[in-house]
Amino acid sequence: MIFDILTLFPGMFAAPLRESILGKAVERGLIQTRVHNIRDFAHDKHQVTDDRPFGGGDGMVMKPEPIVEALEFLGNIGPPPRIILLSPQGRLFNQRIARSLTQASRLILICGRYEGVDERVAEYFTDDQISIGDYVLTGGELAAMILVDAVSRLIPGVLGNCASTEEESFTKPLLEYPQYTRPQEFRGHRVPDILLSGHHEAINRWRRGQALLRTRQRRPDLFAQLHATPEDIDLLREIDGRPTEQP
Ligand code: 9D3
Repeated sequence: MIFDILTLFPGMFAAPLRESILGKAVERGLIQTRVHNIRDFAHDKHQVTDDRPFGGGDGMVMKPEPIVEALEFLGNIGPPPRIILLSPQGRLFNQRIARSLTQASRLILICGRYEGVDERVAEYFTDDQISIGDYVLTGGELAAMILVDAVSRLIPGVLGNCASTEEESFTKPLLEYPQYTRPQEFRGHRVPDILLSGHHEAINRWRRGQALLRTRQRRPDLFAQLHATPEDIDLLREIDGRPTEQP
């Protein structure tokens, strides 16, 4: 997978792409990332990339020419890339979208700054607009990194161990059970006895119960999609005594 990233702040991408799993994936050639400075495609001496909005209003808007000329520079060699604008107006990113993006061999990610990019870029020069959530960022760069991270880990070989990609927690809408490691007691807080019991069936049942409980408590939206089985309902009643309303 090739990621071409268009940004006014290329330096923001260095560390995330150098460290840890993504760094390894780059090193091993499983992903290739190329970061391009939109400013390099500005025409004038001062390399201006923004301008005032037609119709008035606060802030500046990114000019279309440098972005579109950067896209043209990237060229049409090889299979057609998917061109994505990171935008607060985009569709909300999730695991299903991450999975679908792995089908492309090349993604071009456009990161906006200021109040956004000229709407003609969004409308006529991109295939997709993606938001990573309902909160306000200072630009599209961190959103692009999140997309690169989420998509890259789904590429075969990027994670050492295949079981963890198959057992994706968001394929089934259930939060994960709590995990513990040594020591058995830490600052007065003990690991739940059941996990030290060696009874694997009882441990699995406890974990299922904990996963259900925290999903119901923390993510009622996921719990509603879950189609809890009668055994799940029993398990929850056993843990907290509270009956679960069934839709
Ligand atoms: C004053 C109007 N602002 C809306 C509250 C406009 C605005 C424009 C551009 C606010 C933030 C940004 C920069 N954000 C992104 O480019 C962005 C983003 C985000 O802010 N949240 C979630 N996902 C994304 S993807 C790109």
